[in-house]
Amino acid sequence: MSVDVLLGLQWGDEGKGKIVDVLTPKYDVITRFQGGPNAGHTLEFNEIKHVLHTIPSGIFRENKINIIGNGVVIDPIVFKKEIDSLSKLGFDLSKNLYISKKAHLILPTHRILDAASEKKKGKTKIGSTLKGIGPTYKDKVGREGLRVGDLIHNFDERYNERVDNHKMLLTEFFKYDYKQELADCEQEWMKGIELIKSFQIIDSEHFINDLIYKKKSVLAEGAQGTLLDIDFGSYPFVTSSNTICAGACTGLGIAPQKIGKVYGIFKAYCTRVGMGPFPTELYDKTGDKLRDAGHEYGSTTGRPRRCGWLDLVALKYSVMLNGVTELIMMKADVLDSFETIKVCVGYEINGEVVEHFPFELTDDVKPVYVELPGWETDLTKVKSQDEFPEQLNNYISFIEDEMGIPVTITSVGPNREQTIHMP
Ligand code: 2SA
Ligand code: MG
Repeated sequence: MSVDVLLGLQWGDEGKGKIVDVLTPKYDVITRFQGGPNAGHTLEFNEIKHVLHTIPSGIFRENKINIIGNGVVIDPIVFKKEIDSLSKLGFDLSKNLYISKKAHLILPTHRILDAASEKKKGKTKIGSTLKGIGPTYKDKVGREGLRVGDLIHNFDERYNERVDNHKMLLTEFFKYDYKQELADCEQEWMKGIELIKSFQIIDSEHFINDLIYKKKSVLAEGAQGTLLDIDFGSYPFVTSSNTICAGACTGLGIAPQKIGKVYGIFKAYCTRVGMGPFPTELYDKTGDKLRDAGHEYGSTTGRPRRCGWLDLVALKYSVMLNGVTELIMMKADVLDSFETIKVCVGYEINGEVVEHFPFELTDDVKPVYVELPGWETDLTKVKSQDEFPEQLNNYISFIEDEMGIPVTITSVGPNREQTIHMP
């Protein structure tokens, strides 16, 4: 049995939560392998919207095993909030949620360091989600992190040692007054730690491989998007983990040959939050129209998202890096009222047109567009591909031809029924 991976192919917010929700019934095990509470996967359950930040999206279904893998960073405060709100709805997660001993903890001072670092950078800031992601992964790679498994031995000593280091950094390097902020959250953080301890803390790499051996089907749920990958994204305007398919191997402890299907999720257009290059960004009324029609405001931070046309140069790069086997196109309905739709098929850089994703996306990169006719039809009530307007089929075929792989699902609205499977 293999592990199927679901990934965002753009800058995050592709609608992964919705698709995980559609796919979970097919899987026994749902896992998260990277990122932390910088993710916000919105799921609808009993007509109420839920945003999950740390917990895998399988928890709304009975009898699913949910695993937070070693590649994830966990903020005990956010974790506790999530568990508390799920408990209120009657979900008891004590039996079907497992946490890797090797997952790293976001300390209260990591979050403060994130804020201090962004403040110090000023105009050159990353536009991070301020969840402490960067500083936590920095400590992980710097071999100074604190892991869930450390909660069992000499925890207080290890915690104090690391927090003291951070305090010194905040005071001496960042000249940042952290005292009140830390006082406000440290107690809550400790409560979160106690809660984490009440869950099943496991050697997740053994556990997962054992499940695979027992022929259980596993879905690995990516967070953020390929273009935010620490190695391949638009560095330094990226997140601090490997968001690509290979991240599922290191973030779960599974061998590459165990990877099965790779679902690549993209929006029918593009969005980005935070700073960093975005070649097809629209600064005009068309951009505003996309933002309004698509309700493009961040689920984690509420920030308005930058909007633009679909970028096939970037998408092709993402398909290559991840070995995508099936494409899933989200939010096609957002384009319903456009007479024509542009698609970027190349970048013009200093007078030369390139079709590959360059080392750096500078201001010199100008998108080269192909213009396709819009469908000007309400897609939200469409029930099957038979009802697709011809222009939408053409739009999809154009993408499939460019990418060399099929689009197997098109989403035409937020609800489960608005997910059109394409035979
Ligand atoms: P950080 O906080 O260090 O990871 O921020 C670094 C950059 O990464 C961007 N970033 C994101 N951009 C879009 N969506 C994100 N998360 C989604 C959400 C969830 C998802 O809905 O919140 O799609 O998985 C996300 N997380 C980080 C951030 O804006 C910075 O540019
Ligand atoms: Mg989101």
